[in-house]
Amino acid sequence: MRSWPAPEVPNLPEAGLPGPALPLHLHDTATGTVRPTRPGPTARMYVCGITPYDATHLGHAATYLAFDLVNRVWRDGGHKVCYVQNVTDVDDPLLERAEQTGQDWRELADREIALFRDDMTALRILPPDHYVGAVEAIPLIVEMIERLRSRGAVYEVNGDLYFPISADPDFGRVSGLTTEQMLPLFAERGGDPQRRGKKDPLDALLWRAQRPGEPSWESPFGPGRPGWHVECSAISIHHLGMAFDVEGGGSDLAFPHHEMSASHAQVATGRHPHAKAYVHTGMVGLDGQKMSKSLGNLVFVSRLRADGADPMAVRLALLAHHYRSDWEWTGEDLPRATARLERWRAAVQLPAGPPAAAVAAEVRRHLSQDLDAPSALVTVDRWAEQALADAGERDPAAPAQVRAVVDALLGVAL
Ligand code: 5CA
Ligand code: ZN
Repeated sequence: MRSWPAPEVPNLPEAGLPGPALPLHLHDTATGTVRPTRPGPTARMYVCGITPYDATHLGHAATYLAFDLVNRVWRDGGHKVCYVQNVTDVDDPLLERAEQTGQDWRELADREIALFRDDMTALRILPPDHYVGAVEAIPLIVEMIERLRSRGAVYEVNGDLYFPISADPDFGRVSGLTTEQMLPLFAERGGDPQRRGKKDPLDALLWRAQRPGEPSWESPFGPGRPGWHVECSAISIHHLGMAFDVEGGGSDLAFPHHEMSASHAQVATGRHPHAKAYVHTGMVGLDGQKMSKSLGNLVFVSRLRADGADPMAVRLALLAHHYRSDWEWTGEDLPRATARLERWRAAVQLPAGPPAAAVAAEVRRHLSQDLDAPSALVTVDRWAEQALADAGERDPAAPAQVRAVVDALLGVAL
């Protein structure tokens, strides 16, 4: 599937800010600790993409922005990055929305994916190298189910195929939850613990046999459509192999989605782990609840843009919250970020400012420590304040260099 255009990323050493870039540390859900990522020359990252039945809201944007920072920090450290993202372009919520609104599910998906691309472009999020839809990945998914079947890790319930969690001795290692904690989350997040005929209530659907009125694709196990977890499992290992550096998404994906995807991959390949780190963003809320398509309490990026918000102010508003915290969007976020953006822009237009090397070093340090973007913003605030106060040492190269730091590492074009 077509991705979106890449923004330019300034090279900081070429801008006279050689570093050192520090190794990126991230919080890993599986161990519950902040650990260094240790990518090879090419860092490998998979981030779960949208289910395109509604426009991009600020929760989605915050999540993709967090992994955009991962991408930028790795690049600054001299790594190439192979970044893969999926689009769940066939699944229950999409089909249900299309049915309710009398639209063709493909047209609905295409329209929302186009809007998502525009939002990501406006927010200057680096595009994935492989942007892969579930529908186009069906051959990969079928192959993965075949691999699971050859390992005895598939059984049938009235024509539908299931994955027995008992096939993976490491099941539960991603989320660290107990069975009692898993069961309600599984029911809430697309699972079917009550279905009769399953060997374990937590076993996950791999292939849903064709139902009247639903789209389906041919396969060696009859016409049908893929389950959700096997989609991300198949796409990620096809493009990245096993033990890739980061698997990412919102905290609502830790269980069951990333747990199940990891189990499928581990059983299909006989290797462990699926990802070296499972990184989860906090939930963005509005009016006391998680912002979600099903609740309808959404602030859309496209709406803010249409109302005249500068996308760079939206980006700064999101960066002001730590990626792992749950937080609420309020009427204050955007005006505060707009004022900050104006101050920074005024400062980088001055003929000189305080030297930029310390700003680069501090922004690098904050981001390397589990993406502390809020502290990185304060570093730039202080520089801008001093620059505008016309105090202390002045360096004519500094404004352009700070502009390069803010662009390369924070993705904000001043
Ligand atoms: N297609 C699946 C992933 S394979 C899916 O979860 N799609 S989604 O459209 O519901 O969400 C897309 C991404 O945004 C996921 O990583 C999800 O965890 C994240 N997300 C959804 N709602 C919020 C929110 N309120 N705050 C932060 N992130 C969110
Ligand atoms: Zn996913």
